[in-house]
Amino acid sequence: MLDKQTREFLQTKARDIRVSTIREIANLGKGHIGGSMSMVELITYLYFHAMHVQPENPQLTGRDRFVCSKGHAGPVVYATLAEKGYFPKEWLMTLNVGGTRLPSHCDMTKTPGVDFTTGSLGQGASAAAGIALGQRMRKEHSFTYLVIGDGESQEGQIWEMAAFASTQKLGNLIAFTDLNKMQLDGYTKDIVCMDNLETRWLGFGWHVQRVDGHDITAIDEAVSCAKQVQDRPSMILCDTIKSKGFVLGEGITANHSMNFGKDEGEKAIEALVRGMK
Ligand SMILES: Cc1ncc(C[n+]2csc(CCOP(=O)(O)OP(=O)(O)O)c2C)c(N)n1
Ligand SMILES: [Mg+2]
Repeated sequence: MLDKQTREFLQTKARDIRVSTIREIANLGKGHIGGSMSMVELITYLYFHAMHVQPENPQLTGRDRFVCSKGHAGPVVYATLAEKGYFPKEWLMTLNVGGTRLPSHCDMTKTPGVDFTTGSLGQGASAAAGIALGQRMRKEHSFTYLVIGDGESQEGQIWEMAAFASTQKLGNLIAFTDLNKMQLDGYTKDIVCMDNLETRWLGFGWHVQRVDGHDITAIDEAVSCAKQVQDRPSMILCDTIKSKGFVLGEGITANHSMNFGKDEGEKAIEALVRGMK
């Protein structure tokens, strides 16, 4: 159970990461805001509470690993890594410009702290299972944390990984679905319905929980529980809101990748901060 001080610390970090993400995209003028904002609490919790990592030594032996398989959420990954101290925050203003170390989608060859290159949906999930297997073969007591999208869950590769990971009894693989009910251009239910995800993951032999993905305490309880389950991989389904906290994107379907400039970004940040007071 998180104590009050830790919870408030994490909530403040989450707000700071939301602000950086908006500013980073506004500076470029366009970017994947929706699926970045929906996973802010989750990634904040992982990097600022759960994961054993050292920003000054991104390749630390025996570290926990993080794979954002929905690689288009690069902006929130970078805002988090910068907040954690992997690289200077000024780098955020180079998002996806020529020669940058922060391309729109996560790239392990460019960005300190990125554990796997993602962007082609489904592939990061398979890589995460392989990484978790490698950790176990090396007898490390470390975990691999994986985030997939609900639209991404339509990929056949996700379910090949699901079967492999349970066969291998990868108890050190803890996955999250960012269940924001939307994909690139609409509601998931209207495109390829992904209802009953609990039953589906259970059927593939996983330990399954479902939480409010914007409630850091609930995420903490679910992760603590998942860590106790050693004979199966874990899926934590996180109910989230696409574009959560970004006033121009919340509640509309065209919020996957949006165009907005610095003035609109600063107004949205004002609204976000006002709403949290
Ligand atoms: C294999 C593959 N097919 C299509 C795309 C294009 N694409 C990028 S994001 C996206 C929608 C993903 O939806 P979801 O997983 O729900 O992400 P989120 O809502 O969290 O942004 C699509 C179709 C891709 N990157 N990779
Ligand atoms: Mg989605």
